[in-house]
Amino acid sequence: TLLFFSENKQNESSSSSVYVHNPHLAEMKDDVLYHLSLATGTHDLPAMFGDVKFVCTGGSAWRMKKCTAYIAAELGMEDPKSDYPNICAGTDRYAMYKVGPVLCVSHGMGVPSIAIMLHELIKLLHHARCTDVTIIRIGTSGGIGLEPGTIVVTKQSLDGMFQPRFEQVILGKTVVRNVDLDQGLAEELLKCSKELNQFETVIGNTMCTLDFYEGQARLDGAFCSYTEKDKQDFLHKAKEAGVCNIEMESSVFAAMCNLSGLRGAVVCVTLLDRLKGDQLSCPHDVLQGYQLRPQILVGHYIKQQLKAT
Ligand code: R2B
Ligand code: URA
Repeated sequence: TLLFFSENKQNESSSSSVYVHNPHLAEMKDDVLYHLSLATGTHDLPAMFGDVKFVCTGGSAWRMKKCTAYIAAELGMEDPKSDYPNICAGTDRYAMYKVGPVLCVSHGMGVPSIAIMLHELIKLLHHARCTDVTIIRIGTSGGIGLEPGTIVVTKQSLDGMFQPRFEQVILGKTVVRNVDLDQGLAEELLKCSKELNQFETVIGNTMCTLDFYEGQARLDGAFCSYTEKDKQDFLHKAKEAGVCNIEMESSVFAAMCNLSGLRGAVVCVTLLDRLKGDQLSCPHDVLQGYQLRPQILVGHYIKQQLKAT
């Protein structure tokens, strides 16, 4: 059975809160955000996070620390003495850094990993009484027919059958959730990229898979039961469905933005063209350079937004 949940919350007021939809939370004395190593009973979350307006999230902890330093410099908020302490130092599941109104959090690889982080982050922002928060995933992906190094800003996240949906089994039933992302935000990011004029950026659909190898039609995993032609046919079908890139978190990210009222965008650089290969074999420094691009774009966007207010 498929249930379509219309849980999406539209904000009626001018400043929008971060929504949780869970009556049980109000009855809990303390809330332990276990995987972030934070809790309402031990941390003053409004004092620590009340001013957060932007969240950047990406897979690797190291990249999120680099992103924090980059954004601090962009905003003229760098502290030469500070080493940006990891707020989640009590755990090695995720890493979190803050500079001014910008929070940078790592999410690990894949849907389950980012979903756990987002549950706890959304509760954190709710407990901290944050308003008008924008969250941007800055990540990597495999492109389809794009020059490596191109940035894709996601319009819709499609599943492995090219459907715009995120399915989750809850209490033995499949729940389907909406995966549209904020089109206004996507357009603003595209505009920022044009202003920067440092790399190509496109808006398009992103296919989100549960695996890097067979799930993404690679021929180089430990197991493979299809031919090069099967792979090419599949990737061309994806392209016809508007898929510009493939990654592993956008579906649940989009779904949880919709549920919580967070304004969200997915900004991923393509590390290779999947029509031409599977292995990430180009030089390390070239790949590293590509990975900086999403943070350059998002840094520019945040700077502009803060100037405007
Ligand atoms: C992009 O890169 C990772 C796999 O290499 C995965 O987290 C993703 O979405
Ligand atoms: N991340 C992915 O999920 N796929 C790729 O091909 C590259 C990065």
